[in-house]
Amino acid sequence: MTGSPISIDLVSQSNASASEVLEDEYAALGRKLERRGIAIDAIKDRVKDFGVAVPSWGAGRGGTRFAKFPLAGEPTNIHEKLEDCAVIHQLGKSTPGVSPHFPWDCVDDYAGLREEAAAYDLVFDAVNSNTFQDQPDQVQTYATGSLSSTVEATRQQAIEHNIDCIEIGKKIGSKRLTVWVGDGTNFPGQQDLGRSLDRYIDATSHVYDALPADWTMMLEHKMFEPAFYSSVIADWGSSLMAAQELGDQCKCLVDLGHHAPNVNIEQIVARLHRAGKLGGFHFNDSKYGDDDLDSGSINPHQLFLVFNELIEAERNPREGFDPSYMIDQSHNVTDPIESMLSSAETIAGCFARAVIVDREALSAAQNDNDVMLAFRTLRAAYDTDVGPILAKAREEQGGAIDWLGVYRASKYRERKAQERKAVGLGAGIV
Ligand code: AFD
Ligand code: MN
Ligand code: MN
Repeated sequence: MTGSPISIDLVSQSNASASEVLEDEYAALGRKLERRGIAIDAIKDRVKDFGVAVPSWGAGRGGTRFAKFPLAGEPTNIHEKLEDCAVIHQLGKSTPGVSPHFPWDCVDDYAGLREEAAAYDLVFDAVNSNTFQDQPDQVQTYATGSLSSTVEATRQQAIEHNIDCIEIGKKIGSKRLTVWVGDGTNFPGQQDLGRSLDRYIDATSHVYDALPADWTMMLEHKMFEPAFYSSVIADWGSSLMAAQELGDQCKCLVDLGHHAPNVNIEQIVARLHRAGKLGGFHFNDSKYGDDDLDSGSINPHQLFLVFNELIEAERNPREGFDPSYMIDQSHNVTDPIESMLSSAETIAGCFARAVIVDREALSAAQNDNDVMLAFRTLRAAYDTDVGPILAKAREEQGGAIDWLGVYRASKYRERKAQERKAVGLGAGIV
């Protein structure tokens, strides 16, 4: 095992040939920002401190309900997934955390797994439980619900699984549990809409009681799928209601793809922050539903507007502000390493653009009701090409200026195709 799966020489050779152009572009952007009263190096330092976790499940090819087309050399266990996550972090330098999913990532030796990650310069972020699928050795089925099930033994099994995830999380250094349930109904009348939320909150309170004092539990809402008539935690309202009843250590997680089309997600972010309940994000993009497309690939402006609210929240922390940032994507037609590098760069880029918004000018224009000036102030930041800042931050931390060129030149995936066992066909995860 090595902390650097990609040859360090390859990275430095590539950086050497790209650095002259980068210096020129960075200097030009620096002059432009200076005229706006912004020190480019300070923005670069903010970018260096910015991190977004990658999901262990995103390292493999996803699939649709119809098919999965495997990629030769994709990972089939958590050890191989960690190695791929190490490549992403080595080249991009903005993804130090890995968010694991249980039981998909179960191993016998969690202390060993934590060391394995540390040797790659990685840490474990939020642990994700899974009560939306039945496992081979499982006694109760989740076919008609888990934490909200009408069957007490099923609720109990779901509670115990979530507590097991907390126990695993303690061993691997995590401090957060993300709970997403597929519970819901497909037919009007199938369940009582009020009582199923009562059962969910009651069962989840037993998970909450098992949280260590310095842990946060994050509830992830999702409008529909797998249930197509109603979902128990369908929206931020249900999520907030549950989080407020459960207690201070319970917050809401916003997955960008889990809303109806055209919903104003940045306003949801502002509302949750106001309530002190903004726990974290699953970044991805969507055109129609929970598409799990690469972050910013469809609507980068929305992602920027979300970060604009996050920077406002940071400046006005209210009940505390410490959200965790994660990617949650399904890569069906690309190499997942390339998609996550591209997504992480897009996410960090939206963060950087939000940081350079002239906040004084914006709030002055808002107070004066100068609509056009407020809009143009925001747009000036969005229109700024922050690429040189991101590239310089990567270079200074030992990452790759041209991560795509280096990754492809390394022939990493081709090598893994020789070493790793082939993945079967079959449906992917949704
Ligand atoms: C779901 C949710 C949730 C879950 C994942 C599993 O977004 O984050 O962990 O997909 O596939 O849609
Ligand atoms: Mn998600
Ligand atoms: Mn999803």
